[in-house]
Amino acid sequence: MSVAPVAIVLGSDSDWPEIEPGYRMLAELGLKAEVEVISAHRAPDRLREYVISAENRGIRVFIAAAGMSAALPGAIAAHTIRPVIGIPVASGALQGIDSLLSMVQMPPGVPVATVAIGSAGARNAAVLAAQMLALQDPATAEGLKKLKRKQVESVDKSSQALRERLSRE
Ligand code: RP5
Repeated sequence: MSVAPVAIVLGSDSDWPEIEPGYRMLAELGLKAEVEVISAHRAPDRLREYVISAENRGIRVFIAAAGMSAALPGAIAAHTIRPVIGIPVASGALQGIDSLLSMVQMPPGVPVATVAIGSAGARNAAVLAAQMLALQDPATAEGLKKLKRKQVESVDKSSQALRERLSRE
């Protein structure tokens, strides 16, 4: 794939610290992503232009992260037939509950695949995007299998470490 297959769109650059682990996870899975900051409320026309041009350039999955009244993933989904994954960000007084509900409560016909609030959600958004791309991309499927093996190894290691700690008591 020559162009990055994934676009990560942030409502604000202040969202980046929570979203960066997802960007790193995509890289671990061998996937490039372009990153843009475009607020659905503060720059609505810019967002529409970006989504149309990104789809034309070959972006296959959009990941959108925003906090507070988070219209961003829904507004992207309104302009594209590509899948959109929404990450609620824990900003503002309600710490992401508001953005979670904004993203998950989309009207029928315009879905946003909404993941958990914050960095755990960002990592899962990356894995979910990879799973979508892996349907047609064997290299990405291989990256996902490797991740599964790594997770099993990590669980085995923690289990062994806990057993050893307990056996020393
Ligand atoms: C949302 O408002 C952004 O996604 C961010 O989570 C929140 C605050 O934005 P800033 O005021 O930090 O730019 O639109």
